[in-house]
Amino acid sequence: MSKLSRLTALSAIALVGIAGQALAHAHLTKSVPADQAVVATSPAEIDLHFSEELNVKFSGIKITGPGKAAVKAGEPALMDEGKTLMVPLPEKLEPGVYTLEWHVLSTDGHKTNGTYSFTVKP
Ligand SMILES: [Cu+2]
Repeated sequence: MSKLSRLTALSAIALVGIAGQALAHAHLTKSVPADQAVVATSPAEIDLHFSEELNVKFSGIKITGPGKAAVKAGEPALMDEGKTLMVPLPEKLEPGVYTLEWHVLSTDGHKTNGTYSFTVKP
């Protein structure tokens, strides 16, 4: 294979890879509470809506509250034909800023993750 055709082949593979990721990965499309939201009362649950169906066994969240304290979260469950991850919050959230880290595995076998924060108003 010439140097040029090898380069072309590599570029083609890279392009297919990028296109495949963009199409198939589970992207966070909506969350409740939303990113940067200020809520008046402690949410009873977290809802994360994704673009793809999820595998709940390998999906979850971690919430950190004021003073970097870990927030107790319940067992994640799927809703909305498997595209929404619902996590109950058994304990009331005190006022402050909360950081939510999520990680999901979509049924196509791809992992995605992200972080966002919301505030519980005093
Ligand atoms: Cu994917």
